[in-house]
Amino acid sequence: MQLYRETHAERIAKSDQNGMISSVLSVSAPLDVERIRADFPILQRKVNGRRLIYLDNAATTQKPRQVIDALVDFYTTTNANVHRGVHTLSVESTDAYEAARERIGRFIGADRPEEIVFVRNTTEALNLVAVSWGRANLQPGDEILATTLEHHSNLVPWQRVAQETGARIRLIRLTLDGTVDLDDYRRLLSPRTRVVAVAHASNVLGTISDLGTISEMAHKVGAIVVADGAQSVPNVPTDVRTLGPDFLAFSGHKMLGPTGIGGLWGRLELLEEMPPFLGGGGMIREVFEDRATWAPLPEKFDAGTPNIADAIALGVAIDYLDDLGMSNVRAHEVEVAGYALERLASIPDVTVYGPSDPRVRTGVVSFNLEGVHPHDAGTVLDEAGIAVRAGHHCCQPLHRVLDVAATLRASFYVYNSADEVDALVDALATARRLYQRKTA
Ligand code: C6P
Repeated sequence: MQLYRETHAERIAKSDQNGMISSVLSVSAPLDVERIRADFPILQRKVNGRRLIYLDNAATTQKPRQVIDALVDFYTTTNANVHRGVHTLSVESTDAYEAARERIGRFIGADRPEEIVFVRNTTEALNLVAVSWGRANLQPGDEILATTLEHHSNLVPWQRVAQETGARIRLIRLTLDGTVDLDDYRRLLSPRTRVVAVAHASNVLGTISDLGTISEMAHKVGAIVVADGAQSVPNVPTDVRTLGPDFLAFSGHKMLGPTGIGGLWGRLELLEEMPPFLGGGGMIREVFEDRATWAPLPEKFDAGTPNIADAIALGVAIDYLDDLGMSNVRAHEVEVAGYALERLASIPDVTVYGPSDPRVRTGVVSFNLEGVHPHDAGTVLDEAGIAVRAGHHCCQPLHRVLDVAATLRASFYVYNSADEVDALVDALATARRLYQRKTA
């Protein structure tokens, strides 16, 4: 049996045995998709003469009118720098920016707004921790454990800091269904372990890591847990206090917000003892000729003029998600991804990666169509107006274990529907016919 794969026959046998897939389909619709779609202007456009079917949400989501309006409104009525002026616009801008920080903190269960650092994206958040915490705390002989499914963003920064400090990286294996192998993790954990880098949800397999157990085990040996929430915060109700990591990184653009804004949540005591990531205006208390002291949190990590408008618009995106209800967002994703898993299983030459139970994964479904390169299949889908991603999805170590150079990935969000899954399956059938005829 090959790792993390299920063939058509295995999948059918499994669904016959436990009826799981059909029970997923009987879940009543948790979201009013038609009403939601009306909020997203881009979903009205055509691509290659066909209605756009946007299934690349793990790369970035589309933006509702409310978020677009918030950006226009900020620049039309309020625009000014924050924390620097006494004039009315600056005060209003500062208030809106800090309200967004508070809003984002509440969304993920932070105790205090100072625990939220604004960054550009998940990548910057993870680099901040690796550079700022890593350089100050790692030394030769220390070990950094990362899982085999990590996105390069939670691996490469650690490789760089390991090279600088003499620490060593070790990869935790995955189980056959593509989750973090807790036995292998237990075997690797030791008093030498200082950092555990783990994606809360995989952007390829969709699997959700048991962050609570992983954090508890790490803390027993005195290690910190750096969780990558890029694919979980947008989809799964998140409470950092119950999940227990020490840091959680996420990107606004994957949760209906603008590009260029994201968040790092960190435990207050860790953020307080860490040196700043960047130096410059806004992050200092006092500056002398040869040295400086730092402003308190959160300003210590807010060097330079921040991305004010996008932070405020991210707060609006979070209001939108909260209005939908994160448990409804999650239920919708289980329903649509469950239907996609079932429909893909009906195509004989499709191999789907990751578990077949949609309840243990997010709305990310990666697969391959035998004899058709993912980029070719992606092009045929594009001709039908369907946007998916093809490639290694910035997870080369995982693709090496899957033993494929690339996969096709459909990823679903709040505005996707079952008929879009049907259109995907029809277009894949076209790709299969076209390319199998070519190779015959
Ligand atoms: N994954 C995808 O198509 P940024 O680019 O910094 O906003 O997010 C990085 C990142 C980190 N971790 C995970 C699990 C991710 O999925 C991503 C972004 C996109 O899968 C772009 S490569």
